[in-house]
Amino acid sequence: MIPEDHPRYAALVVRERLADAMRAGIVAPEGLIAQGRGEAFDYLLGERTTASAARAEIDAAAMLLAARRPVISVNGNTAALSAHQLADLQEASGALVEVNLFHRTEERMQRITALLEEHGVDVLAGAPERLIPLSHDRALCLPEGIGAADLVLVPLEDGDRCAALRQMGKAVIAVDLNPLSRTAQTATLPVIDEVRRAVPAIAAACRTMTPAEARERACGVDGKRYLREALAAIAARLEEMGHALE
Ligand code: PTJ
Repeated sequence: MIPEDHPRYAALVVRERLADAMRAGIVAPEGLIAQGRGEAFDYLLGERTTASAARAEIDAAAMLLAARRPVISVNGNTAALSAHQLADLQEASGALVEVNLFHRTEERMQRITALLEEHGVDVLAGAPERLIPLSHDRALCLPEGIGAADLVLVPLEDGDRCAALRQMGKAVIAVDLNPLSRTAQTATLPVIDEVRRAVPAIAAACRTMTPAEARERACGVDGKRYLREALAAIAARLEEMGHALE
């Protein structure tokens, strides 16, 4: 039982949720380590959506709306943290949702699919094929899903698949708190924000844009700028905290 007056109450509740999801076979044990790394970067960013990330979230909405066949790729951590928010993003963006795992087992695929469906997500089904140029099981995807996508949204990803998707000519939106990660560095658009803040913000932005506005905004996306701005935000915050100790 986490005491509500604990200064880190909100973060501890999320940890407990992920640990429960790990015991339920949704999150991989490695996913808890990934969450810890994310938390560390969220600390450095001030545990809030920066103005730069808020702009990236509007760009993400524009790219999703302008895409011919956008697909949201969901892993264990994203399902455990954001299943309820993904249903809304799917509705707002019209994107397909596919489960794609790094630590892939049939059992986890089924449990994650069931969890998403419980929350109203329409999950793509079918026979996976090794279509992504990778040596591990993340190469597996659905021909009519990620295989046919022109844009893939990858919340909380490990880096090599993002690079492989780019190599295949697909645009990639990554949601990753770590601006130094290979995923953030290779994505077309890195959204440097916590997934539970980013997903509803992208959904809300989808609802405020016309198709013409989306197409225009999607043309001007500059991913590198968001990396630079996130690093600058971290540097400024560290400097400020250092001064506060003087
Ligand atoms: O469910 P599976 O089998 O597909 O495995 C999923 C994990 C997350 C274990 C796998 O993709 C992995 O190992 O990822 P990495 O390489 O640890 O990368 C995860 C990235 O997400 C790191 O850069 C973290 O900083 C970032 N991250 C972690 N938690 C969050 C986050 N970004 C946004 N929101 C978070 N809550």
